[in-house]
Amino acid sequence: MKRLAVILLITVLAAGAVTLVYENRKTETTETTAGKTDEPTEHSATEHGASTEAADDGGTHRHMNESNSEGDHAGMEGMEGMDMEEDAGFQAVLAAAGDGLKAGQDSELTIRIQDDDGAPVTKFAISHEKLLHLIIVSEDLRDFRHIHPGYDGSGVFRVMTQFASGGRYKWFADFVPTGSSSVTRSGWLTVDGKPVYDAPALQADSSLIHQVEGTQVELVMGKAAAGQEAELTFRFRDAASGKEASGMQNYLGAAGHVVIVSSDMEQYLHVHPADSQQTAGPEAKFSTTFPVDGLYKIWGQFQRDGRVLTVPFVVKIG
Ligand SMILES: [Cu+2]
Repeated sequence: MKRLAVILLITVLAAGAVTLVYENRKTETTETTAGKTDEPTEHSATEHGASTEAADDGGTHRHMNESNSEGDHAGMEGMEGMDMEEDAGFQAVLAAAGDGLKAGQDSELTIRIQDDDGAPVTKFAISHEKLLHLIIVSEDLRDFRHIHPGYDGSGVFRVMTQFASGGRYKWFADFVPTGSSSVTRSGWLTVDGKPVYDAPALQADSSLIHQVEGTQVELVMGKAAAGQEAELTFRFRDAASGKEASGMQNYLGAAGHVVIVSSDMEQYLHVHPADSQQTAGPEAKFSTTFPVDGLYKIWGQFQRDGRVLTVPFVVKIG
């Protein structure tokens, strides 16, 4: 009897030791994955003498192209790959290096930020971990990129990118000159090469539940009319289990980023979580105001287990 008790005790102790080892190994794996991120390394921009005060820019960067002809710069012809927008105080001049932009080829874009005298703006505040956010969307709203040019100093930002198809693209640059509030400038660029001819006309999604890389993302939007505050709630579930998604992480210092462009590309909204203290989790809440009725394409960007998920939705307002 006593002998049996001793054997039993030894067995229990041995089982305990095995469990401990396993737990340690599991934690290690999770940590490694969390470190990896999709973002190209443009952090170098922050070391180039730009001031490092954080800019409080919760809510929405809004850009509406009032003076259409001005903004669109139909006069782009003859200045291949070059475009400029002038407005109160700041200009953004985007240009393509070399002999213009060609589909399927790496292209270098430079963006020069100038004040209204044309002098370079050299001091910027960091906004959502970056000095400049560059959003580029193809005219058919199929191709979307949110990239972060590196800062070279003297008001010049530079980034390499590649366009899959030819055609017209609209760019939006968000930045915060020191001492100023957040500024958005935009313009058009043309890429040489075969455009996508058969792009289906944009139409509102019949379902606002999409799946990206093993994560199901649902957009819950109350009834939104132009000019009224609209709540956008994104819910994340694990596509395999249907359970609330684990591993959601902040992306660029926020629970997520939402970029909204109207179907005529006149309206641009870059929206951050309503509560800037909100951290990533199975749900992320945003609020914004759609300026006019119509169709809008929404790109939600979130991070899960080190991977940036970009989820597009098309909604009809009004
Ligand atoms: Cu950005």
